[in-house]
Amino acid sequence: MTTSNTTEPRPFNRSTVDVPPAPQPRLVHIGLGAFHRAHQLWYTQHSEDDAAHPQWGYASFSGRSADLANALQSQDGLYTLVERGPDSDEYEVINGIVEAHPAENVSRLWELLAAPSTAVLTITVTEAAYNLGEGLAFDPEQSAVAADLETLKAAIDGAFGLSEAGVPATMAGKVVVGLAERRRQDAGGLAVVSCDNLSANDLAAHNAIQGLAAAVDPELGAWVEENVSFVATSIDRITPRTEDSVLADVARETGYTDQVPVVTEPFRSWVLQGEFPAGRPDWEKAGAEFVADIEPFERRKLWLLNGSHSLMAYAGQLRGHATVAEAIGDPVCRMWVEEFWDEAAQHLTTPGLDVPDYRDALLDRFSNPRIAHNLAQIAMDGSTKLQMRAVPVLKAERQAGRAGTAAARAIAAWIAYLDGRTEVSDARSELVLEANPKPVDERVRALIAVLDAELAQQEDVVDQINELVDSLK
Ligand code: CS2
Repeated sequence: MTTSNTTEPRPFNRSTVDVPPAPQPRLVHIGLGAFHRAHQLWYTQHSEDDAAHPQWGYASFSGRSADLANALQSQDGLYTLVERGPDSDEYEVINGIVEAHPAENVSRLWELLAAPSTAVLTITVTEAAYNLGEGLAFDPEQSAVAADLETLKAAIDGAFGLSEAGVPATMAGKVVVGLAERRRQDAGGLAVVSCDNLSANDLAAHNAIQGLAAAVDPELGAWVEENVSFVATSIDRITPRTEDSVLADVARETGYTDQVPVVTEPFRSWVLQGEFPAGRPDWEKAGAEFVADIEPFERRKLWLLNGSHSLMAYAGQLRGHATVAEAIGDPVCRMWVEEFWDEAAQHLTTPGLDVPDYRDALLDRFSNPRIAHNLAQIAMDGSTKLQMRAVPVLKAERQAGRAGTAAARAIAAWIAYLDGRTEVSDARSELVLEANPKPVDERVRALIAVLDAELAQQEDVVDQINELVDSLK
């Protein structure tokens, strides 16, 4: 008698799954996480001319935790992407990660950045990890930057090598070492593509990396300026943290035990502007758009999608909701979102932006009941996110002689949400916590100042936000 074993999931790696051969690592990524795997890897896989012989592989490095890199390594880089629509799921094995490394493996990062075969470095390290000052300026005073500067100068002065001087801790610090090595090996230019949700993310990456390189060694700074291109992008795909239940979904549907699948929405978009001196995948084949002026696209996404996300993250949680789908299903939150969109839309007038269609699509995306996008996840790093998502809309409205109440409400919701908190998930938590416990009237002003010094000086703005904070409690 034979028994069938078909319900037992099989191990998941290159010897058990039918996938094309692993491509060469010609792309490097810093910030290996769910978004990278749902977005850049999907675009790269779908841009190959010959799917059976892929040309563009990724060597991806964790930003912090080593767990994901180790799990991926044990699966030969393979993972399942689950596209979760409102009614059903699609499962796809992604083949493009050919090396997954924990952040500590800097020597491999430097080797790859110096290799002539490496054409592109993409980055997702979160908005705050660029460690820039006002106006996205390079800021050697920031403690993480100052520490890396010291490490790099000590190494470059030749007094002792990098290992004795310690390893730089910031993304920019690590990249600068790799670029110095690339220059030493005369390996030519490459493109740096920030895929973080920052306005002018090309400038942010440039100022963080080239600024540090120039501060360490002016000649290296000049080489970076000359050889490295910084590409601006607007990236979009809602990718919540993977819930444990997804592992069981994948095992049931595919028959494999993937330890690290990713769930994402069906929608995706990638707009880019800039040069690629060492080549790149044909991402447009997968639907990426290359444009001459990215700014209007960037604003549309940061204000309409991310701005309303942040508004819901704070106002929605105050109203007892846990996910985006719950918040947008609440008529009050929905009204605040629509009011915020009305204000933002006044400043999104470039032809071709199709704001009404974009808004309709957002309502569908936010309402997807099968995507559990936690508001608490979006609420993180509010002090940096609101600077790009709500402050510019409020300022533009005031400039036009209007109150900007809906944008001010997003800021007020953050302040109301922080009330009484002694811990906060924010890369600038020290600043936020210092401003937070002050007496009520000073607290509101102090927190506005964390976002924008100029707004905090305007009495009518402070009064307006104060009233909104009261009304949200
Ligand atoms: C979200 C974004 O967590 C957040 O701050 O607003 O991650 C958002 O889901 C993506 O930008 C969508 O493309």
